[in-house]
Amino acid sequence: MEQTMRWFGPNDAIALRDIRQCGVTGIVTALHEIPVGEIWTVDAIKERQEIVRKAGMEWTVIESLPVHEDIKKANGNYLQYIENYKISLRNVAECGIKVVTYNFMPILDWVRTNHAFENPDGSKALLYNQIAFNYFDLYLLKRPNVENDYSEEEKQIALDYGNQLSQAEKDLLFKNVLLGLPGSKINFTAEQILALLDNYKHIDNNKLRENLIYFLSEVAPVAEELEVKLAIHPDDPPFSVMGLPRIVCTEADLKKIFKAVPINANGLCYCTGSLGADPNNDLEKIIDDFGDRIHFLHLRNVARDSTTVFRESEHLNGDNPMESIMEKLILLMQKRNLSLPMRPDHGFLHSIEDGKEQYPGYSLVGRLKGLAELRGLEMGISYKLKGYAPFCSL
Ligand code: CS2
Ligand code: MN
Repeated sequence: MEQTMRWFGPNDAIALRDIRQCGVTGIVTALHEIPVGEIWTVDAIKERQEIVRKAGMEWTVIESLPVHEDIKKANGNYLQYIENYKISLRNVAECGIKVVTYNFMPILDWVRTNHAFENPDGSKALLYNQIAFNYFDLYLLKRPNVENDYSEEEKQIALDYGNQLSQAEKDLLFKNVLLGLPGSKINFTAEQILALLDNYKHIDNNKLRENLIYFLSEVAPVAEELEVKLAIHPDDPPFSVMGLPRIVCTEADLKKIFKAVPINANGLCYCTGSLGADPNNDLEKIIDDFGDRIHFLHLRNVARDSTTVFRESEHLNGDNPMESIMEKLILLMQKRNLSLPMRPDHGFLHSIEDGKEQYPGYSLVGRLKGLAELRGLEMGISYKLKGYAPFCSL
């Protein structure tokens, strides 16, 4: 696997040199400063590429080339934005970058209710609590008609939960849920989010899927011709939030997407953390069924503490069977005769970095720990598969 880490560009408090020293060869980044929908020029890509090269690495994966909201809603200037996307893909290809990650989640990227859940050892993790989320949705955001989305029992449980929170805790919950996009520290306000949600009131899963398929039927052939791989990131969490449609949550969802546009460039960012938050997703089967479409790996783990809570756990310790996933991925790479780029996705916030500037989930030490563990696991399993293990009964 190619060892990669995400870097949020020159504004990232974590320096490329420090990432390089983690044993990373590939950088995953984006031109975050370019407004969503605008064309990425060759000059702008090359300039960033140079910065990465000077630090001794290559920019191997784009994450993300974001999809404009108009494309998701198929309204406004969406046709223009699709054309812009194609031009950006051509420019990316001209610069030699081969993998482009994106997502199709309306409005928000990942959502967590707690960005600093304290592990027993004092390190901090990202956590999603459905009851806390319901409280936010029902009693803090109070979106129109929200009451229709919850049973009386759910409302009462959420209210009881919220009644135990101090005002500061309520404010923090609100802020956590509405954190803007990765690479940004801007929070949505209630007014902004309510206006954005209103735009989706007539868009259900089928309509959103139709819009994704239209987008893919336009851009995937271009990517294929350019030998660029598109890698859709699964929805995180893999279920609806705030009544929004969600269409990249399950194996069945993936099947529909790949079948509708049967081009290899129409591929997947295999994120074990996002997919693994749903206990019904069989992560190994997803590799078996869609192995050829996997172009990028986000390997992290989740612990599903109850039916309503999941938290990000140590990379090798959680509900995702990381050993068997790794073995399957190694066999997949052998079969396809390539090395897939992999990043540890998120990591814990260790005390040594607590209080320092960073994006939630993206401190250096936690990600380094995850990356190093995964690297060791890959080496060990490869060794076993080659049959060199002389003294253990593997
Ligand atoms: C990432 C996603 O930070 C993360 O969790 O895995 O935000 C991912 O970058 C986007 O969804 C891809 O478009
Ligand atoms: Mn991910």
